Amino acid sequence: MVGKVQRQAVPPLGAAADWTIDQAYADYSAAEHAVWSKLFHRQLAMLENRACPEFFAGLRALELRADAIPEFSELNRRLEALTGWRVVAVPGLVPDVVFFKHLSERRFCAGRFIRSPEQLDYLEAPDVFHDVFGHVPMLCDPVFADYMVEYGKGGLKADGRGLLDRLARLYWYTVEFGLTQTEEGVRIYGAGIVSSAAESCFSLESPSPHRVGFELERVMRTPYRIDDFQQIYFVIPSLAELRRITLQDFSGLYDRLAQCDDIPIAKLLDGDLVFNRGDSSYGSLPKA
Ligand code: HBI
Ligand code: FE
Repeated sequence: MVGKVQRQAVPPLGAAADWTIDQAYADYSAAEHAVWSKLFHRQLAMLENRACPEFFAGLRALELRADAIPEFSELNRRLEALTGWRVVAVPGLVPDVVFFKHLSERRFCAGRFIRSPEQLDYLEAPDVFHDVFGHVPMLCDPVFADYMVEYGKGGLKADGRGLLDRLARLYWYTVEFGLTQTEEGVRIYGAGIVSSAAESCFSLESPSPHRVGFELERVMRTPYRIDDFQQIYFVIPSLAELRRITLQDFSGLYDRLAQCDDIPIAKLLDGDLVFNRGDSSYGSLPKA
């Protein structure tokens, strides 16, 4: 495909060829640990009866501390024993292919830095709280852990074929902003939601956004927004179903998608399994 210029990104100074850096744990300040602690307590209170059982099981298994940013080497001892995954520190966003390669080899890239106390709710790049508190508990679940590996492999295959935007939507609407059915009702598993106080409430309880059943092709045709709460959330029946649905070769799917237009973000389709027909009553986040 011609058109989009592929920037030849190189790792920043001090990072390894695979973009990883040392966590330099001793360099975190007391103020930085305090930010972790504040966010941790706030989210734990928020997530009761909202996050899925697998998330809580992961949190318990990792024995994440409330009072300090986790040390990756210690975290990895528990995580590796559970699912073979490891957390590696990176300076910030890394190129897609680098990210996919790590995923395909069971390494999750986590930001080393933590947001400032003045900006507890605003993030330009994923920080250690979003990445570790949000993502790593789910990586303790064997089914989800496998899904993430397959996603990484799929990303490597899709690279260079102009398909990454479609695949990124799958990541966005599952790994970051996914909801799942449970025996207790609809619950959160997406890291972008579990690490956000406001969205953990909004995603489940606001009448504004659509909540519809997950359908792979439909998800890949739906754009997303990065600057505000989502206007649509997709609900999977279970993690096992998500893995089953995505464990197919995507070639046929990509061929079909090439013939299809995007679906406007706020539009419901006739075939949608509707959990909530959004009323769009929510305006937008107040500008910072
Ligand atoms: N880099 N550090 C970091 N974290 C991400 O979540 C991330 C990334 N680079 C690319 C990327 N995500 C995308 O490929 C996915 O959102 C699909
Ligand atoms: Fe994330």
